[in-house]
Amino acid sequence: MSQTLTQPVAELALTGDLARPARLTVPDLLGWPQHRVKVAFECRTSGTQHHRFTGPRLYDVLSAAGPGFDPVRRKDRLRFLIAVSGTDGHHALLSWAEIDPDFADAPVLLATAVDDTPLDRAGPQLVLPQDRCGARYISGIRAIRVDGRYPRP
Ligand SMILES: Nc1nc2c(c(=O)[nH]1)N[C@H]1C(S)=C(S)[C@@H](COP(=O)(O)O)O[C@H]1N2
Ligand SMILES: [Mo]
Repeated sequence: MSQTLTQPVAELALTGDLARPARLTVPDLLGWPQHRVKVAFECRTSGTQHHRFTGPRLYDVLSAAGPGFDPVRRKDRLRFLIAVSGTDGHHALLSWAEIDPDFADAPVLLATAVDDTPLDRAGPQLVLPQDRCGARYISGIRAIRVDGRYPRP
């Protein structure tokens, strides 16, 4: 977790049903394999946006934190949700199965840079190349909660 007085670096809290909860900065996220993607998404207010993003897969970062399901029972993962929130309170939910390679395998990234601008100070941004709408591209991520406590109704 790097932080200097001259350049404040945003921190993201990774919490929930995890063996290894963590506080992560963009420099920390550079420790995972980086993927590049060019995306277009539509915004209801500002029209179509085009961006290039770089960052680790959300799946790789969350897997390293040790989500509390039985790894050999694929069915056990189906009750897990992922809640992502930005500094301004904007938030969205993903399901674990949405990003799991055994299920929908969506190539969701936790961007460390947008259009070659590092996100160290702003905080990482969620990138969902499969989304037509831009609303889940949450910027300035401050918290991600992995929650598996959904009992049968
Ligand atoms: N933190 C945060 N992220 C956000 C939003 C927001 O209100 N707060 N709006 C979303 C919406 S609705 C869109 S369309 C895109 C807009 O991305 P842009 O600012 O690059 O056009 O950001 C998304 N990410
Ligand atoms: Mo939007």
